[in-house]
Amino acid sequence: MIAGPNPSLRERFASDFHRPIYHYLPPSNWMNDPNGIIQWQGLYHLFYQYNPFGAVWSNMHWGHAVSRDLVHWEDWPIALSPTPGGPDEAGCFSGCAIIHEHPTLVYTGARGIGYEIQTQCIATSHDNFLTWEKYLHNPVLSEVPAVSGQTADFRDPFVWREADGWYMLLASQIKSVGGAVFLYRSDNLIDWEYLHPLLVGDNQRNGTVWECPNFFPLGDRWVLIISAHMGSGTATVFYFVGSYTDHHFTPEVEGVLDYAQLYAPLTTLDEANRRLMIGWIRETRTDNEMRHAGWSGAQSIPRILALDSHKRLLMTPVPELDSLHGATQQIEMRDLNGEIPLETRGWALDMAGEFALQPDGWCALTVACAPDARERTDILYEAAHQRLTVRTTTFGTEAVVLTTSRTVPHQLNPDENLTLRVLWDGSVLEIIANQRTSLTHRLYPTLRESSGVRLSGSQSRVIRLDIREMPSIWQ
Ligand code: DQQ
Repeated sequence: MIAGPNPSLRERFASDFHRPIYHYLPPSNWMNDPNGIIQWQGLYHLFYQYNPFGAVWSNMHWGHAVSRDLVHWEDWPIALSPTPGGPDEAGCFSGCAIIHEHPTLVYTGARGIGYEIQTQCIATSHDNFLTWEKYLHNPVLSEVPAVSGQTADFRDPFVWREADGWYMLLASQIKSVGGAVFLYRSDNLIDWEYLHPLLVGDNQRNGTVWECPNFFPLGDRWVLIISAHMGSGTATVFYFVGSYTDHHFTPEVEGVLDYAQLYAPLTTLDEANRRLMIGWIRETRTDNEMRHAGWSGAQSIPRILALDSHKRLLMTPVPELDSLHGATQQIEMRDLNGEIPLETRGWALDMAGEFALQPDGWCALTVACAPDARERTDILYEAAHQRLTVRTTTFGTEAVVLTTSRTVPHQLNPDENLTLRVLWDGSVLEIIANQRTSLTHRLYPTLRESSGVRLSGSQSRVIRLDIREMPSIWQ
């Protein structure tokens, strides 16, 4: 067994104000996708793509953390490491966890110089998730369906149980057409029968290659979530809501699950029957900056998924997070005409607000604001354009001012107020508008004093805004 990451390493980062304190991340080094999330006998298990040797993507292992409350986490030993000469010798890529006689991980083993040989493997635990034994005859599935027209993208198994057996989705592509997910069936997790593509996308609209699928019932519908390569190196998470009959999926609604830095989300049904989702919050730093920092990547706060009456996906951070709330500043029923400085300061806040806007109104919450406001991040809603913007202004070298900005559509119904949930934690900013528009952002201000919070607007009114201080989950 490889020892878990050394928890005392966390202390080394105490003065790094970019490092989140209430989001999960390992003590040091690189983390990407969440893997194998499952609740078992009360305990939540979160595995994750992990490089134990550095703060950039390489050497994919499965890290492992556990929690009783989805808020506080304990680091457990590494669950999976590449086996030299084995089907996962170049990396243990993403996958899921299920219970089949014993706790079982289903994951992609990668081989080849460009990780171009991707086969599906399993591992089981006989000591309640602590150590993992790889199946002697891995891989259990290696042949890419011919319809794919390629063999290098075939990964990220997502497995679920139906009345007549186990079903699995694998993410891939159909060359020159678009991303695809292939459906399989098995009685024993070892022999898999290929059925058909569950859904094929469109190169132009929703990505060339799909990764990290999820497929599950929600309300009276089924939801497919995929993470997509968008050609130019960007990546977006999409969802499809529809019906599932005779193992065929007919999407009725398609949406964007997150517009920016949240990627490769994974869901699970917990013991309280909640469909929970955690996503990897990617960095926007360069490899050198990450190496210098010594860490990279965070997991989102777990969100509960639901559907609204238009079959749009709703996302709500788990209420367990409220147990962390510290001192609160509350603002109620105030017209916005210009700027209101707020007493609370960063770097870790949970903000929840409701705003009423006139047709030409706007309102903005500003975080990480320097005393002179030259370095800041604005979250802006403009009613006339029905759009949400996040914009960071920061100092580059030689006092050059840099701006990164992203604007996304956010349509309000005529009788609907704007609600904003903003989880600010160091360089992480999770923004969710009306539970359905998710815009996850990263910010790396240069000054520790850039910790102010402001509220501004015009032709708009704060119905209520709660700003709560958040402590570290590691104390
Ligand atoms: N990350 C994993 C792959 C997956 C990708 C490798 C998505 O299994 O497709 O680290 O971020």
